[in-house]
Amino acid sequence: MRRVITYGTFDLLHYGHINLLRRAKQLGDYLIVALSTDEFNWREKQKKCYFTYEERKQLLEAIRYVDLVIPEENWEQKCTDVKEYHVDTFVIGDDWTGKFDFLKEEGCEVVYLSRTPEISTTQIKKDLNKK
Ligand code: C2G
Repeated sequence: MRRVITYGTFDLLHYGHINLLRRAKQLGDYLIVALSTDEFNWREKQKKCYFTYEERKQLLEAIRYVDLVIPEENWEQKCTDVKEYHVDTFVIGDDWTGKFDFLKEEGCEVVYLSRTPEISTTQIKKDLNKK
């Protein structure tokens, strides 16, 4: 069984996220999503999520492509996650191109997928504020 992992905040879940998750699942048989916790988001990405971790987890677990959701609590956990969950492929959007190539040293394939250009959580918030 080919195991794939991806990481992210996935706040205000939208079709750009779904496009990523669908293609990530196509790379294997089992997709793990490491979901950024509220604390990690604020401390490391200065992101204040609209939905809490538990609410974002519930949304992700309802997606047919997602098999398991685990917490992302720090930048460093990727190497241990790859080992602990026997991951074959790490995948993330190409806004991160090159940032996680070190995972290849763990024997993990690293794939950067194109982002869906016209949508983002930030843009959604801006558009809603205009109304
Ligand atoms: N994404 C996408 N298209 C968009 C928006 C997002 O393909 N229009 C992808 C991102 O590239 C990422 C995933 O959806 O692979 C989740 O996006 P975010 O929630 O913005 O994740 P991010 O804040 O980039 O967190 O350790 C890695 C980080 O946790 C990634």
